[in-house]
Amino acid sequence: MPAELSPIDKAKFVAAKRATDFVEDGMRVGLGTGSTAAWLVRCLGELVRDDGLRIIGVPTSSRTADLAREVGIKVVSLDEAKWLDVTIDGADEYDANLNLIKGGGGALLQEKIVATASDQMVVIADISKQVETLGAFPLPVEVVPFGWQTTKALVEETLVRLNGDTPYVTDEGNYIVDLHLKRIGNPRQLSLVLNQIPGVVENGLFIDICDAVVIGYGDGKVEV
Ligand code: ABF
Repeated sequence: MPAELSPIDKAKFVAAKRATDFVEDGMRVGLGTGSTAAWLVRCLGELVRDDGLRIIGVPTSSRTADLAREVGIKVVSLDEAKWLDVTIDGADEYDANLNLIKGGGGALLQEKIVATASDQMVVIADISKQVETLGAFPLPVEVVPFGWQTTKALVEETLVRLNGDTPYVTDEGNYIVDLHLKRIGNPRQLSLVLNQIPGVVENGLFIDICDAVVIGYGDGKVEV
């Protein structure tokens, strides 16, 4: 373990390290985005370099692609890999049903496409991401730039006021607007409603996609 880690970084690191157990030689691996996923990419890079692990990585953002190449992981596109054995990624919230809010890092579209194209999706998270009910974390919604203010108004009419007039621009050149709901009573229904609004590309609710959560604690404990 790297020396001098804060408790939160230690929690992220131990979760990422433990999740490398899900990766076997020859696998095609979806590589998530965010600070916890960055630990995973570094841990996998070490296994490639020191233990001769052979894997093909499909990154979920340009940031992750850069880091994966830097640590010596062979990177291909999802189209080249076609299907993945496992995807390992962080999350902003997870509940007891393993439903998630993701996309606070701005990469939800690629993250959802890659996770859905995987036999198995494993979330790595520190314990602070565990919630009883999803929704305290603002739900990211990705919209196309064309008419985005109108799309935002439509989402607001359907749901609730959105914050922010200068949206985050994704790798695809789309915009992210955040939905402050506090509590999402029916995540499945909300996800369906959101994705039916013209201009909405995808939302950060991951329903029935995650198979396991590896949880890290500040004292270095880890559980699956
Ligand atoms: C990505 O990174 C996201 O879907 C999520 O928004 C974020 C979690 O970031 P971190 O690991 O830095 O808390 O996985």
